Amino acid sequence: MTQLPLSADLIAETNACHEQALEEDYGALGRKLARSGIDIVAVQDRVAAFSVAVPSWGAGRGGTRFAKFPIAGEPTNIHEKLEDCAVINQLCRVTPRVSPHFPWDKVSDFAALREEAASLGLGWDAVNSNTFQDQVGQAHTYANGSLAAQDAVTRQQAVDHNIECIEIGRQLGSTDLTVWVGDGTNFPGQQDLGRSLDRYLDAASKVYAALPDDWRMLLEHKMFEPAFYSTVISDWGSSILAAQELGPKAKCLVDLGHHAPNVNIEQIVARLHRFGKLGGFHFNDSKYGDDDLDSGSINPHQLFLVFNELVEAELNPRDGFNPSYMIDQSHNVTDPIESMLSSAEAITSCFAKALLVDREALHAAQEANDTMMAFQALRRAYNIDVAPILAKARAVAGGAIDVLETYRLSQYRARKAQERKAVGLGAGIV
Ligand code: PSV
Ligand code: MN
Repeated sequence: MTQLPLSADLIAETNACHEQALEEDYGALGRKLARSGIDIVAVQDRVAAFSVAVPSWGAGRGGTRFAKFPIAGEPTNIHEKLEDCAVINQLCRVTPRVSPHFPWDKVSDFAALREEAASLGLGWDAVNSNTFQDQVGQAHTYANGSLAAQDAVTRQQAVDHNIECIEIGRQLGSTDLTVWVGDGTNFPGQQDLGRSLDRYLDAASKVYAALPDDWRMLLEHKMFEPAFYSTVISDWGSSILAAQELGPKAKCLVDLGHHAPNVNIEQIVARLHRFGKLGGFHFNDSKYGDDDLDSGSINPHQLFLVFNELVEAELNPRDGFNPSYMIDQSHNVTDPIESMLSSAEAITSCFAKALLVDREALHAAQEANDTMMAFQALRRAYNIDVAPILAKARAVAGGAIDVLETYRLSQYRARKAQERKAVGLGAGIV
């Protein structure tokens, strides 16, 4: 039986205060869209079917390499993280899956964990392996790399860990393994740039060989950090080459923060789709580097342009279109639940705006080399406030019209501060 953490009465009562205003705004937007031949209900249906996964590690306060400032009531284990993820989904209704990270989320009984999630209305998204950190008692250090390490025994240990993640994922009901390695160098000459990629490909192919038929291996590239001179899978070029070499079940995962500043990420998305290698996203935002800021908080227009490419890709699926969507952020100064509620809204909003683009007008303007009208086709959609569509979709699904207000009224974090033990100080992402 599903047991959601927040009171349904509280959500209904809070919604009641907003219903009339929402009806008015929704009605006005519906009439505006109808003038352009768009049926608001059809858009609402697409929004209602949209979902984005949340990362288990995002439920806790993140940190920088300098410090971490925990908050009272923060989750201390996967069970408490699931409870927080259930709160997010109960309010926003677009985050029904959790992406776990191992060994951070390791338990002794994964069948029971799967049931526990189901009882909170949650399923499981991609499993993430972790070979960028050493664990207590680990036989071989990852200090000099994991899948691309010089030492064969270290590479094998990283392969075994990834295969173990696949096995855990099978028990949870996942079908994707996301592999991000911190492997790389800090000094010119530290490693041979060609041979380190060879070692990565050899080890990754052993992980690939262990994938069940219906699974995908999502390769996540990252330009820098923790290695600051070179990383083995540094960019979408290395990623797609590796995915092509590994085989059809290997796809590329685009974490929005993992590129050089000002890189045209929407074009990368279009390219990966063109070659059947677009596997998924880690949504976040950045200003300077891999800042892991909240989605849409710095550059919502870029997020819209990414979704514009995704809507185009869906209309033109070539040999398939099934990217996995996930949030991957570090919430250093906010309540993580509030950040993920706000981010889920920003992401869904960009999806909805991309649906509103008049594709016929856009394509006609492109054909006619009418630059200004092509741009305006995008700009008109970007300028539409789609909040009433999102709020209506949430309310119909039993979620909150005003997610943050309802969350604050629930006093959830204050209650958890009474129940949960304190998280220690320290530094690092988790
Ligand atoms: C690396 O920066 C990354 O984006 C990868 O997805 C990791 O799994 C995640 O962050 C967690 O630190
Ligand atoms: Mn990521």
